[in-house]
Order: sequence, then structure tokens, then C-alpha cells
Amino acid sequence: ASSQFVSLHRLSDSDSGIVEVSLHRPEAKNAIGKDLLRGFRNAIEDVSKDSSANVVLIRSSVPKVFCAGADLKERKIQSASEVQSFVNSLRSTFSFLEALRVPSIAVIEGAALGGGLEMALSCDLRICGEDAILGLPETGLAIIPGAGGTQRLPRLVGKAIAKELIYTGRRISGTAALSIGLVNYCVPAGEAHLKALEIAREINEKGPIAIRMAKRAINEGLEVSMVSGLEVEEDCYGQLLDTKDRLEGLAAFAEKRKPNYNGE
Ligand code: CO8
Repeated sequence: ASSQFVSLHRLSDSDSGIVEVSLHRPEAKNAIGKDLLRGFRNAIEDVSKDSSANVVLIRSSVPKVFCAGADLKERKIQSASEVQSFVNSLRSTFSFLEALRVPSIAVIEGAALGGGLEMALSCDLRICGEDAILGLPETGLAIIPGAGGTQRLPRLVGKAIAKELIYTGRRISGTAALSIGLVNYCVPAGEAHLKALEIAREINEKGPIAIRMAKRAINEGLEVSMVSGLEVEEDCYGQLLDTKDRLEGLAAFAEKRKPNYNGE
């Protein structure tokens, strides 16, 4: 389903396991208003229901911007209850994105600020262009990152660096983001989508259920003790034992050919 501000697109042929969710609200630099948020939520719900999707790219179809964050000009945001309900839907949408069974890759060209960066933080990987601008400027608006930023950023880059970025609200370049581990790759401006596709293709060739289980094991395991985490891993591994794909992987190895996985 595509909406006015968000489109869902599936690639074809050997890339058919790759889907792209694109933000498109050029006049507001993809600022997240209620309509864009609803469209985004619907798009990722569609991805979650699509059993043949293996990896999703979250990107912008507006040049030189990923997402400028929450729509600061939308009417009524001065009332506490309106802000509360908006931020609640932002939170639940980003948690839904993070919990998608398939990996997600944020493709960041230009600004990813506030809620825009929080969206990218809810993805599994982030790829940016060199002239990207990343930051959580909320404290400058006398609020704090409220859609996961205070939790996901420190888990990714460590407490001290996250505190500095959040306390100062500083905007950093793609190159600086790479140096602190906020993004997986920083590539020449304009090439983030290509790099993301390259990685998506690598993922798309692997056993699809294995990728889902790897994501679950890492995400669930990191939130609990090591002992419990190892149990999560064991459970995820166990779910792969009876798959046809596991046998196909072994057969392909023995026959010196590429495996042909069906997600079964
Ligand atoms: N909300 C609404 N409109 C925006 C936003 C935004 N977040 N960002 C940009 N726009 C609009 C501009 O107002 C401008 O509109 P107009 O043409 O009518 O004046 C248009 O987009 C183009 O913007 P610029 O001319 O500024 O474009 P530049 O390319 O020079 O700069 C930037 C792009 C870097 C993205 C710049 O616009 C910018 O810094 N934007 C603000 C970023 C920001 O502070 N975001 C908010 C972070 S806080 C957050 O996301 C969580 C808040 C949760 C609160 C909940 C309240 C609902």
C-alpha cells in the first residue's frame, strides 16, 4: 500500500526479496506529521505481512534529506495531550519497525534529525552519504528525544558519546557518524542507496529463516542476561533444524553450487 507521503516498492527478479519504503514529502523535508506517520506505519505493517520480503530499505525519495524529524509546524502540537498522543504513535511505530522479523537498512542522504534519526536508529543497519547530517536536536526545543533516542543511541554508540550528542543537540556529519559507530558505512554523497542495495543483496541470498532467527537472537538476547541470551540463541537455532533450506544448504555445498532457498 502506498500513501501520499510513503510508498512501498518491491524490487524484481533476483532482488524480489528486497522491498523499499520511501518517504516523500519534499515541501517539508519529509517531516513526520500525522499523515506521513500513518502512511509509514501502514507500509511497515504491509512488509511484516509479506512472507516473501527478506530485507527492507527505509529511504527517502526526496533528494538530500532523509527525514527532518517530527513536523514542528503541524497544528495543535502546543497542547500536551496532542503531543503525547503523537509521540506515543511515533514510539509504537518505531518499536514495530525495530521488531520487524526481517532486517531493515536505513539509507541516509542529507539530514536525519530528531524523530528522523530515531527512525533510522530503529533499523538494523544504517548507511549514509558523506554529507549526511545526523543529530538529536530535541534539547534545543526544551524536550528530550522521546521515540527511543535516549535508549537506542547509547546502546549503539555507548553512554558517554550518546550523552554528549543528546545534551548538546549537536549535528554531526556522516563521516563523524561512522567514526562513532552510529552508521555501518559512510559513502560518497549520493551513493548510500547503492551501498545499501549491495548489502541487501548479500542478505537476500542467505537462508531467509536463518536471517530472521539471527535478528531475533541478537535483538532479544542483548536485552537479557548472557545465560538467557544463550537460551534465546538455542531456541532460534532449534527452529532451523527442521527447515528444507538447511538441507538445501548442505546439498548445495556438496554439489559445489549456489543454494536455492525458498524460506521453508
Ligand atoms: N517540521 C516541519 N517543517 C520542517 C521541518 C520539521 N521538522 N524541517 C524542515 N521543515 C520545512 C521548513 O520549515 C521549510 O519550510 P518553508 O519552505 O515553508 O519555510 C522546508 O521544510 C525546507 O526547510 P529548510 O529551508 O530549512 O531546508 P534546508 O535544506 O536549508 O535544511 C534541515 C533542512 C537541515 C532539515 C532543516 O530544515 C532543519 O534543521 N529542520 C529542523 C530539524 C529539527 O529540528 N527537527 C525536529 C527535531 S525534534 C523531533 O523530531 C522530535 C520532536 C517530538 C516533538 C513532538 C511534537 C509534535
